[in-house]
Amino acid sequence: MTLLPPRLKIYFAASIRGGRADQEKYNQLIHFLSSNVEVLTEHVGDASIGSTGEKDLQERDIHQRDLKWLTAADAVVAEVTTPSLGVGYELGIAEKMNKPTLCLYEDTNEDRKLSAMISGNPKFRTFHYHDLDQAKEEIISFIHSISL
Ligand code: 6K6
Repeated sequence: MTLLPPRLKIYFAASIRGGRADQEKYNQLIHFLSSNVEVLTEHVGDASIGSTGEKDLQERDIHQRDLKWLTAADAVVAEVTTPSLGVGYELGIAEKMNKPTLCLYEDTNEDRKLSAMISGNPKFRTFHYHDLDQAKEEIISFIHSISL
């Protein structure tokens, strides 16, 4: 019997209360990631979670559970186009835990820019994309870089 190598565990972070305008994009990225790795936070792409978040968990439990998953993760992929306090908080913790981190940001013509605290952080791999296929290619390259 051959043992399969353990699947990489990815913590996918994206806006919930910061706004759900990009939820369908999160869903597609999570779906894509899931065919290659284990995504610990699939609920982030769930269309049934609105900007108020999950209804059947206490806030303290959500915080505790998410920190446990972040600790267990091999790496973090964050979709950072919609600014989110929670994602910024998770990224700060990921940095302190030395988790390899990819931040994906969709360049639009709108007058909004990514925080310099993310784009200026040399510990994060930040990638600007115009369509989801570019984001997916970057994800594959990121996963290869941490699987070496
Ligand atoms: C609690 C009660 C009602 O709604 C909630 C919030 N629900 C959440 N469920 C799961 N993960 C959450 C929740 N709120 C924040 N997070 C984590 O923070 C996720 O992992 C996201 O990456 C990030 C989103 O932060 P906000 O500030 O945009 O909500």
